[in-house]
Amino acid sequence: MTQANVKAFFDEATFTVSYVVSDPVSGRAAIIDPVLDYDPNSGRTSTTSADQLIAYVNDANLSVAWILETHVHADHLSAAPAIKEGVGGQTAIGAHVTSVQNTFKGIFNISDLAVDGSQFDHLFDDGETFKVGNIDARIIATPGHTPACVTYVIGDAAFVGDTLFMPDFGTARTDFPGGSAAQLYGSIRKILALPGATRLFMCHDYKAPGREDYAWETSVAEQSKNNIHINESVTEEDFIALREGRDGKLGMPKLLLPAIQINIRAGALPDAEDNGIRYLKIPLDAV
Ligand SMILES: N[C@@H](CCC(=O)N[C@@H](CS)C(=O)NCC(=O)O)C(=O)O
Ligand SMILES: [Fe+2]
Repeated sequence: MTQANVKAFFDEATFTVSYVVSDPVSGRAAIIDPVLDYDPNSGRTSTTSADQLIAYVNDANLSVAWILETHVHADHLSAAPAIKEGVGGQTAIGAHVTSVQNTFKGIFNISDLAVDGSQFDHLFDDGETFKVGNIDARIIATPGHTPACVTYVIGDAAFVGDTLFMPDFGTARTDFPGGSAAQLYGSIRKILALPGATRLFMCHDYKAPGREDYAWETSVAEQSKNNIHINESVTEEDFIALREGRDGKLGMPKLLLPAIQINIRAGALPDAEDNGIRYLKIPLDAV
């Protein structure tokens, strides 16, 4: 089986890892979780991070088939529109994005928001298959962190989004709307049922206490053996108790409110008002 080339880009401002995954034979590629730079103090956006992905795609002569989101991110804005404009590709996310849109349409009071996922070019169902060039790819629905979380298995590489973090850090929080520690446990068990040599690529790394460098690649075998939250011997009950205990102590991500209202629209910024300026909304005392 041809192995996909995986090129990682780490955004230190949000601790997010974006990927360009490509078939070395055909040059077809998928971009996963691209980041739009956003400075909350000034309200300025920029495409510095996305431009690095675009430059890599152009230098390597790749053609982009897919722009994939592992979930509706709560900690960074998606750069899917900038990527699509720069190098093309079909945007896609898990089909349960509709439930996330329903929840946040109310909170942000966006009356004209379509809640059918139509802002994305494609919605993936659990088990659906697709191709990146000649490499077979498939979707595993992995809810728990959010209802719409999916894992993209592309050849021998799996992009797990925020289900697992590196073994020494653990797993994702489950306290966002529609999150569930029990569901996350089941989702992680599905990932860990993949062959042991499967390469696993994380969506975030915050370093773990005592670790010097950021890291984002591990394997199924390594996670099963060493993940501090969910190795082979941890029961569902233990996991739920541990996860819910930790979630109670976490602050909200810095970019939660800007990120969600953009990402439920597939990364599209709100239309400009009659003075030519775009505005985000901040709901007070609602989240
Ligand atoms: N300090 C980060 C926190 C981000 C955060 O909450 N990350 C989520 C993923 S979106 C998570 O699951 N964290 C797991 C944990 O801290 O246990 C920020 O402000 O962006
Ligand atoms: Fe997340």
